[in-house]
Amino acid sequence: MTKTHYGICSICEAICGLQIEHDGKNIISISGDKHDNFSRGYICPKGIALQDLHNDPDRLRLPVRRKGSGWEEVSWADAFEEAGGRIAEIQKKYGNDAVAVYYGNPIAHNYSSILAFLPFIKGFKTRNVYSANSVDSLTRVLVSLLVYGNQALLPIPDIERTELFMIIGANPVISNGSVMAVPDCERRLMEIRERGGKLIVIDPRYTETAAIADAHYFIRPGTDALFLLAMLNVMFEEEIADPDKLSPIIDGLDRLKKIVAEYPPERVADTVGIPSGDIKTLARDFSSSSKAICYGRLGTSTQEFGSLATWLVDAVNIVTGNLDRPGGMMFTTPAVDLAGLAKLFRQPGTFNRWQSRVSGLPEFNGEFPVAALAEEIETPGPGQIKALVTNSGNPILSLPNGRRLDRAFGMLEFIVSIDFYINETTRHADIILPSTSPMEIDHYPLLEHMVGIRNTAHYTPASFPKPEGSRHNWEIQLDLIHHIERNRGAMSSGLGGLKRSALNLFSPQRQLNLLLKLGPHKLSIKKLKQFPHGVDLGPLVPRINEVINTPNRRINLVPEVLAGDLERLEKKLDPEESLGEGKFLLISRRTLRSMNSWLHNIPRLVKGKNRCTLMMNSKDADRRGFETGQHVIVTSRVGKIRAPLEVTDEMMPGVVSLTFGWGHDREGSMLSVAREHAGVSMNDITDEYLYDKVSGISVLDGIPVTVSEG
Ligand SMILES: Nc1nc2c(c(=O)[nH]1)N[C@H]1C(S)=C(S)[C@@H](COP(=O)(O)OP(=O)(O)OC[C@H]3O[C@@H](n4cnc5c(=O)[nH]c(N)nc54)[C@H](O)[C@@H]3O)O[C@H]1N2
Ligand SMILES: Nc1nc2c(c(=O)[nH]1)N[C@H]1C(S)=C(S)[C@@H](COP(=O)(O)OP(=O)(O)OC[C@H]3O[C@@H](n4cnc5c(=O)[nH]c(N)nc54)[C@H](O)[C@@H]3O)O[C@H]1N2
Ligand code: SF4
Ligand SMILES: [Mo]
Repeated sequence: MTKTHYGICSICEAICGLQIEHDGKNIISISGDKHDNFSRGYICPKGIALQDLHNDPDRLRLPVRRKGSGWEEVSWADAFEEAGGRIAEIQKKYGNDAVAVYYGNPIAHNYSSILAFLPFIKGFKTRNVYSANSVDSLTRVLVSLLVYGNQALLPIPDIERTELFMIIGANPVISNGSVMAVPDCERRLMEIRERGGKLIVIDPRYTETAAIADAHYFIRPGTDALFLLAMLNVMFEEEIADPDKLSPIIDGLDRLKKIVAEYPPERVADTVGIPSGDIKTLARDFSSSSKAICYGRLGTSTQEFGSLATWLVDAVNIVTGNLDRPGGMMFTTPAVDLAGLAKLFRQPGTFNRWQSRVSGLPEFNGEFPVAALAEEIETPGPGQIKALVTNSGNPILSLPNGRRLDRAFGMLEFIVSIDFYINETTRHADIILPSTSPMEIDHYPLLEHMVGIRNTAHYTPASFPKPEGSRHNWEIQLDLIHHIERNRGAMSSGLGGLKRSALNLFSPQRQLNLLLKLGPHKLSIKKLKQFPHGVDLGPLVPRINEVINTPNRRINLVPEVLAGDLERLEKKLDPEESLGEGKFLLISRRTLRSMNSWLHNIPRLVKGKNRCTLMMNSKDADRRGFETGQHVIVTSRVGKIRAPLEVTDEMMPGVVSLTFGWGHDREGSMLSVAREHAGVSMNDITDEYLYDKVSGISVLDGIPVTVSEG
């Protein structure tokens, strides 16, 4: 008999409601839940493919241990005992920092892993913690910490009420939003135009989002900070800046005015690639709108001036009074208010308390930027990394200079990976601990609700019971720490030392229930279960005075560490510093049927035309006699790759683009479908030593390369 279960897709931030038809054992089909009031029936191909992920024969169900050149299945008890024992032993021999931890993106979409995260990460007692944050949102959370006094206070576009949405360095039609949970995104963007509003896209590529916009401007990669300074210059020069009700709580307005006076549009236009007249028009349009949003994501974060650009995006919203205003950038009031808790417990985030051993990169929240990972493994001396734990991440394909990491991982004495695939990263592991599938665990989009374009709350029980003998990700996290602690012989310190059974008392589900009850909407799991399609808690409401967390409870418009980086930006304006003849700037590209590196083992997501191509403008291609379909060699400081060329006027001249997360032909990975559609890994040529100097976030957009026939 066919049964229906309503679920939530946990692949990306859009939290689409799912209608899952099944017979109690097997999934018959997955479609968008039409009754979900947030996602309104929208679903993308990745959500539909959750069925194939669930059924994928390559997905591990039991732990495996390396045996010769292959793998053997082992019991959980043996796997944990060996992993815990080896880690404890390595730490005893070399010190606690000899063990590094890297965790990846799927953690962010898994509430129970998040709630069991602190005891997990603290349990290793190491400073060598790394995550995908430093190839993604590090600049965003850093700017929030510096300007609003809390890394978790994230300005979210109120796109349902805005009149002007300026997107700079994001492609939400494909990504479905980032630091902006917005299902059915394309439709919602079109609705802005349907009600007479404007959508403007600023991007070195004419993206899928640009294609539905009123206007698109090419911008030279890495120059957004200059463009935004010039916008601000016009706003102050023409006295059209008006912070409105924010005026009484802004510190640094005059200082910003002085800074931007140095950047008239005429000075930056050539470097930026946008004519000064257009910059002026954009600044005037933005200022004259009573509900406008300036929103940036990866394109303004993972670049050479990621901290400056992210800061200046916020500055544009602040000086025009669009922060905390309906139709502008707003703060959410989620049912579990992690930002509020961070404030209450005085844990707003930390920055630069210590630096990495080799290159001196700053800590953020107890983590180092991934740019430091390879050198910390390779460089001898006290504190050298000797063992690694990966949790829901694929650094070999997702971090800059994956080839160097490949070699560095080969030097490690022990690796344990929490993952359900033997992929490019976990093939290096000694032990792999696989978690249940997304269909076998309950969902509450804890972080996604924090960044929702409306306040909503949605809880769904697991679609299927946990199979006999399997473990949830959060259970693996806690069990691993428990075994390390046991092997350390220390039953005294920290949560990890508690008996594993005691931790069940604080199970993530119980914690969630408590947090919901204590939260601003006084919900509970029981209440939420009555709403299988989610609860709408209304549009975002102004609340800056309540949530701001700087010591003087004012907006710190010009943080010192950011103002100090402007000098570095000056060199961008120096003609001597321009790219050499024949060089291109390489940027990254996302496609709808990929999720970073990890859904390429699903036939329906990889079939059809090869997406792993190098896009180049036709003028650049003609000059070199290149044509679509031929192969080219793309060379950077760190290496070269060979990729098929796609000639398209989507690209800004002088800029080329590659998809990332491919390159599935590495020896030893066991992804039978992905191997047939291997592609090449963009991160074989991204450069680990290109990073934003303030935050240490990696540059994934704007890498100097040459392109030759091959
Ligand atoms: N060149 C370039 N590189 C980039 C980017 C770019 O734009 N350009 N983007 C960056 C960004 S934004 C991000 S977030 C990172 C992502 O970097 P990562 O998070 O390191 O990489 P993913 O490809 O997301 O890999 C996710 C891994 O988690 C596993 N997994 C999936 N679900 C689960 C689960 O429930 N439990 C466990 N244990 N494992 C699971 C998958 O099998 C896979 O191995 O990549 C970054 N890399
Ligand atoms: N289908 C799909 N959806 C995803 C993902 C996926 O892999 N596939 N990944 C998810 C993850 S982990 C994340 S973090 C989000 C990211 O979400 P987004 O940030 O919306 O996605 P990107 O496609 O990386 O958008 C970055 C845009 O910046 C542009 N760009 C590059 N360099 C510059 C620059 O210097 N200046 C400006 N102004 N623009 C620049 C690029 O051309 C690109 O259009 O997407 C999420 N959603
Ligand atoms: S947009 Fe994101 S959340 Fe929605 S179905 Fe696709 S992958 Fe899942
Ligand atoms: Mo990401």
